[in-house]
Amino acid sequence: MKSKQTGSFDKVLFQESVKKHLYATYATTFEKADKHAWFLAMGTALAELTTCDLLCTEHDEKIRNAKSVNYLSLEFLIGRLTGNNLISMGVYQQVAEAMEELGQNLTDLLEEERDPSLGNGGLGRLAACFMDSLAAQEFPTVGYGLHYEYGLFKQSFDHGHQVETPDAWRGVEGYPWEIARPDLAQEIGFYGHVETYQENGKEKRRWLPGMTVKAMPWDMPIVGYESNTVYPLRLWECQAIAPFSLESFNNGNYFEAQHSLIDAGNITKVLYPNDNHEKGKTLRLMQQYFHSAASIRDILRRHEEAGHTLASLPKYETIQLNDTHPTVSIPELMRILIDEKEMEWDDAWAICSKTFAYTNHTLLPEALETWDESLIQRLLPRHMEIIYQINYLFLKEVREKWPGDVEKQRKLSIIQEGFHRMVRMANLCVVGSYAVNGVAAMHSELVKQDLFPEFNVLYPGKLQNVTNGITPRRWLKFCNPELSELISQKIGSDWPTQLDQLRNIADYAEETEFQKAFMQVKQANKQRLADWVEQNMDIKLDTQAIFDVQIKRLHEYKRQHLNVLHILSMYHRLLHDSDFEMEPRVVFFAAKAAPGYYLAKEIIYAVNKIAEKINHDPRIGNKLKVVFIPDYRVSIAEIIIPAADVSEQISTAGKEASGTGNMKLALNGALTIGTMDGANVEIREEVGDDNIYIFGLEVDEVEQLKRSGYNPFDYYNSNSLLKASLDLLLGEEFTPGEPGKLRAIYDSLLDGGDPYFCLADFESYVKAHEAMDEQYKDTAGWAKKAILNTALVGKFSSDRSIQDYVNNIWKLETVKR
Ligand code: 26Q
Repeated sequence: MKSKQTGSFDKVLFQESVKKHLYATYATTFEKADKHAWFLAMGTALAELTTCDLLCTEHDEKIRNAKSVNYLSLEFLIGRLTGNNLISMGVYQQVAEAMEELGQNLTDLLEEERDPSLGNGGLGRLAACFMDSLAAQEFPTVGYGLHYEYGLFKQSFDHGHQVETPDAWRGVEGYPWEIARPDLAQEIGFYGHVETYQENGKEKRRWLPGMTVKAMPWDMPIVGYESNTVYPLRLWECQAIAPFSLESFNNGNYFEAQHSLIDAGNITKVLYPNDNHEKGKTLRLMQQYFHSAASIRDILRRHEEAGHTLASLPKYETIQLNDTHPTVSIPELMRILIDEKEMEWDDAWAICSKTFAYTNHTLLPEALETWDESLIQRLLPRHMEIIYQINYLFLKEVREKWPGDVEKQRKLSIIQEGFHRMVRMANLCVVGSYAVNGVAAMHSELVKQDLFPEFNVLYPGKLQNVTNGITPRRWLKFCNPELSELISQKIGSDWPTQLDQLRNIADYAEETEFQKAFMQVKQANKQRLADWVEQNMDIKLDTQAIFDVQIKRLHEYKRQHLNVLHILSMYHRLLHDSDFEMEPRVVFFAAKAAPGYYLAKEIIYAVNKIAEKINHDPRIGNKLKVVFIPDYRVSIAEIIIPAADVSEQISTAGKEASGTGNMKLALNGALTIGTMDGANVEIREEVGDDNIYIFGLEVDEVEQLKRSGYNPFDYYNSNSLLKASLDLLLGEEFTPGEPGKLRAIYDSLLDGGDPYFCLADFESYVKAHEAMDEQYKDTAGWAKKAILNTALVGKFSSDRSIQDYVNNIWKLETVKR
């Protein structure tokens, strides 16, 4: 039963395997098994095939002797694996037939899989797309993450308010695509103290942890598209070491001992649900160190087992830090090299500073990680000493570059001085890495100019750009099979690995036949989404309407509330302006708010209340509907994205580092309405001004307005449509009997000073929407623009992002198996 080559898939053997797992693994019978049991048995049978390839890859001499990238991330938002893996393995059709013969429908079975939601949003999803591209292009890699027991919370609504419930993604039976690797388990220490001792006449330091836990790895297979290569995503689970405290156990303090067992399990119990916001919680720092320590040890183990010397580490391994979350890896590697491998500081630093590279994903000050020096001191006392020493040597460099400039030292120091001294993780990353990158051209420029200008002078060339990307396998081939088929009919089927080839469908953009076929696919995808909404939310939608979507985490800088103002303006005009005309429109939102983010939750509540009223208001008929799809996750994105006509990318200029949803939507033929922010700038470059709707202030205009004193009341008082729209939030229009329930948004936008310039951008936003509305009436013109969006965004394949990392940062070679 060979896994990849389509021709050698053995159907009978596969069916036998499924049946065996039904009985032997899931303890049910052919007759009694429900859909879920069938899914589990099928998944396990498939996973067995990839496990073989995973182990072969692991032991392949060519790979062991090649350079690998280790992608360290606290988040991998992989989404469901079964459907995607079937495509990568090239056996989708065969397995569908095999299951059909067993009386099972593959599409239904795929719906049984829970999403592993092991990430918050963009950063975690990017890590998943990168793993897919690394495997597809056969670059040796290991992804290192955490095996959270609960992923990102499940979201539901109670009278319009967000309610969070735990996400037990593995179910009671376990997840079929993961295998435990007890042979690779590690012990990880915390707390304790550092002691000095003598060895061979030399004074040495060593850390004696006060608490030790076990790191158990679970491997998930990352299957290379149509290749035999399977690389691991290795997720660490924290377990207590039993007997955890021999003494209290023997004393008969059984319950106390159990208690520490519970505590140890807590480290990877749950994913922190904050996106673009850090809170200095001890348990979060424990997660970070647990992740770093286990991963660094595993990397060194692989390196040494391959027979390489420590000095050659940078030749064989590079370690990419996905934001600052795994920064403590840097002092951890230093500690191991110096304290355990007995290296001199300079030799250890020579290795370390050529091994790490760091990706920055944000400029938002509230998202830049800093940790209490006292917390690190307590939890990781030896690491704190090493950080001091790194900083001491670094500040010496700063003094040499800018003699006598105390301000520069203060600004660049890894330690932020003050009453509470803090460790600045981004500074530690820049100092300890050989390359630093931003995630879109504009963002990387801002990293150089605003965030780290002095570092850019001190280390010329270290700060770089790698524009983000998305995997075309999941985000076109798998989620939009009909469009994929249409494209392949026209230009052949190499585009999933050569996305630039999509450019060839631009030739057909003005052909009536092709336009019709393209829009028919869009229509079918809109119908699929409308059916989902009707079944799950009991709202009936007009699929001829413009499907206008904003799907992303809820955050003020992303400005879902600007979208709300636009909805209110349409509602107001439909009711009060008899000359006003618009195409029917459905505005979709999907977004989770961090549980502690008050205004974000108020925005969700407002959308839900506004939807309730508008969707049932007979005065506007079917012209306008608002749908907030609950529990946004990868599997629902796969339904929404192919169905979108309009993609809302409306963040305040300078705030969204890149965005990747913008790429997915454009690839599936949605037209972007967006600001000059993040990767929107590059999408515009690719698709051309005619095929995108750009509005709003640009970065320097935002800065200028800030400097000259921004007053949102100026806009409120001078724009009557804006005033009327905002005022709708004050009364009881949407909250009958409870006036003022939506005023948190109103207050934040006026008395609160509108920190993200919604009111300043309102007028041009509404104009851009009017232009889109006008364009939608011209069916052929719209189709042409939609086709050109699909045709011209090949740049945003994550394969290209990975090639950029490989060529400019990692310097790896592919290894074909
Ligand atoms: C940090 C400390 C403590 C707890 C949580 C966090 C934390 C967690 C997640 C901080 C930030 C994040 C996530 C950030 C993120 O998703 N950033 C997005 O990254 C995308 C991929 O590069 C970009 O496209 C988005 O623009 C950026 O917002």
